[in-house]
Amino acid sequence: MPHGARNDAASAFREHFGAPPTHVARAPGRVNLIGEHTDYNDLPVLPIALQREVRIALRPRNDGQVVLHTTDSEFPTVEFEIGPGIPPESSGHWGNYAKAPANVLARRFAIWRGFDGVLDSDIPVAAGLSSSSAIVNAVGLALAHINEVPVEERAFAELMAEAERYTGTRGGGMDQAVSLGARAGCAVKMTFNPLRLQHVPVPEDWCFVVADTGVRAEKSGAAQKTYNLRRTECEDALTQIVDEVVRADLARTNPSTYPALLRALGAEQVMALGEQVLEGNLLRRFRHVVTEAGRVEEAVDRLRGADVSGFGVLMDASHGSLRTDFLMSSAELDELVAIACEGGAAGARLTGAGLGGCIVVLADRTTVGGVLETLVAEYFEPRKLTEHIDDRVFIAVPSAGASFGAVP
Ligand code: NG1
Repeated sequence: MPHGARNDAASAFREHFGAPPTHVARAPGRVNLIGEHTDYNDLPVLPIALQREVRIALRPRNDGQVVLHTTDSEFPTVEFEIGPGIPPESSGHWGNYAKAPANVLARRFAIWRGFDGVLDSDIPVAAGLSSSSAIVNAVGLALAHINEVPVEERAFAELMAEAERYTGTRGGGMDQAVSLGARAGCAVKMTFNPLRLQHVPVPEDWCFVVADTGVRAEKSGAAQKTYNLRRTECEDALTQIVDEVVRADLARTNPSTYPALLRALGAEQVMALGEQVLEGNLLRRFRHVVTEAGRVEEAVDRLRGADVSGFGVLMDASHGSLRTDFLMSSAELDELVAIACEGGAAGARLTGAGLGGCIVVLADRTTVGGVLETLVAEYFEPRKLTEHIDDRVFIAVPSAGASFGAVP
């Protein structure tokens, strides 16, 4: 909610409820460095948590109501009763991200206690930076703590991923997990089913720049449909490949997931099989997913080896694949990527689901100034998008995950 009238959550809480808050729940947004549309295929990703976050100043209630105001007039107050069948707001309404964790927690645990709260956020909205999962996590953490539900990190992250599907997006598990489990100074190599987090330090002189096209990537309506369609296409491609593996007796066991398939046959044979069995869109989606998984593994090696140009090459390849095979780029995203590279970046790519939102750019301390200047001069100034420019272009600081605590 960076463009509205922002206030501090704690002082807004006093104004709304006439008393100070007792607790604060906070959860950061994220920028995904590489590994796009792989999480829901159980393939790896490599995001960092951002210094930008959702904060909720709150006070537990003695009943099951949640009353949540925001500091941004664009996002109206939501109020609901905790339970396993909470009626959703209209599609795309921000309140569904607050209801989602209440709904899933009430299905799983005997929670009964709600809270009065004020939510404040400086994560750009509908920009592919997971402002939505940050809300899910912050509300989820608040409800879990005040109801004394056990919060084991990985199980909770999986639960929050399940929770967010309440909003109608068949999303993967990356956003909730990085927002909960990231460490300051590190990227997170994440694998799924079961969820595993490996923390990889980001070299001190690397700078990841986030730049927002200004085109909202709304996770409702058409964009949600396209996202869900991509997931179905990936599933259909996998089913056809697995059928062929079984028919031709290509593996000792029947690999029914992407990781199992890659383990059984290796990436080269998997791709060759794809070319033989699939065609059209399914082949393109399959090729993106399989090659992107390989790029994540390589990117982790480049990160560990502090090989900035090697990492950049992988980012460029990821963008190309998302543009031509996965069809999730846009004219604005392509333009921003080209400008970043012209400005001296080591690499750049769209980040998040795509079809609008942000790109992520890799530079180092010596090149980042030129990259930022070029982005502003060639993308933001000509479009008169210079108001709130610090929300539109900024350096991502690899930050720590969510927390819940008492107000001192
Ligand atoms: P965005 O739309 O950027 O928050 C979505 C999914 C992720 C992942 C990426 C694409 C949700 C909550 N998030 O992220 O799980 O699939 O797209 O890599 O659905």
